[in-house]
Amino acid sequence: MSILRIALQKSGRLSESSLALIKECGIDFQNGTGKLKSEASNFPAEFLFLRDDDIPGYVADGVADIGIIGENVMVEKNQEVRLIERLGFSKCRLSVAVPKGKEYKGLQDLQGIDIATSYPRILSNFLQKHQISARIHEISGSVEIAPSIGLAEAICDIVSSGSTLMSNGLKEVEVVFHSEAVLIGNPNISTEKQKILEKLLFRIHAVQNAKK
Ligand code: PRT
Ligand code: ZN
Repeated sequence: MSILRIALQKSGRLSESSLALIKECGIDFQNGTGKLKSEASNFPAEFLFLRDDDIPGYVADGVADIGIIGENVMVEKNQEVRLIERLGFSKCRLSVAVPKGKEYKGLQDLQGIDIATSYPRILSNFLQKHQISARIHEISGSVEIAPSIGLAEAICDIVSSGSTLMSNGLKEVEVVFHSEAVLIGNPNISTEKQKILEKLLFRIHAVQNAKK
């Protein structure tokens, strides 16, 4: 008997809604604190709880068959996974921001400057598309303090309400990418697992339709 291995974020901005979706699909499992793995009691699935950044790699390698992550992470990691479905939660955008007092007239103002980000691939694709060359500094966290410590003149980071930018004296000037939670999958799963996935998708669609 095959079981579908589903990777979910262990704790963070995707976890609660991901777990809620699974629950709404009528799938029960034990989710004790600190548990890294859990088998469903009434559906042929097993859950792995991971850092979101690791999920695309695990799905590409086939350690997990499917997973839920932000589309921003899916694109940035550039692993061989397929986008099965956009899920409509954890919506946010990846934007360029500059210090509030800095004059900004358009993309040309980014030419030749230093930009700090945790999303070098998405940013560099965006800049290339607009024929802007800037120096990208990859940092893994607290990106919004980069301008005030003199590391960069601009940043490119995830924005939701915009209050983090504001409280760091920054203003949003360009939206680079729109993101929401997505279901990704290994492109080569077995026919048996594909059947389980279809059952799961059927339930996900029912949950989504009920919310419309
Ligand atoms: O520990 P792990 O590595 O698993 O988690 P993480 O810390 O890397 O990610 P997490 O949980 O913060 O975010 C997971 C995903 O949620 C992201 O990849 C996005 O797809 C999505 N998401 C939605 C967000 C936000 N909204 C968001 N607001 N991710 C991050 N933020 C940050 C943003 O960078 C800012 O610093 O939250 C801060 C507040 O945002 P404002 O604009 O509302 O102030
Ligand atoms: Zn992460």
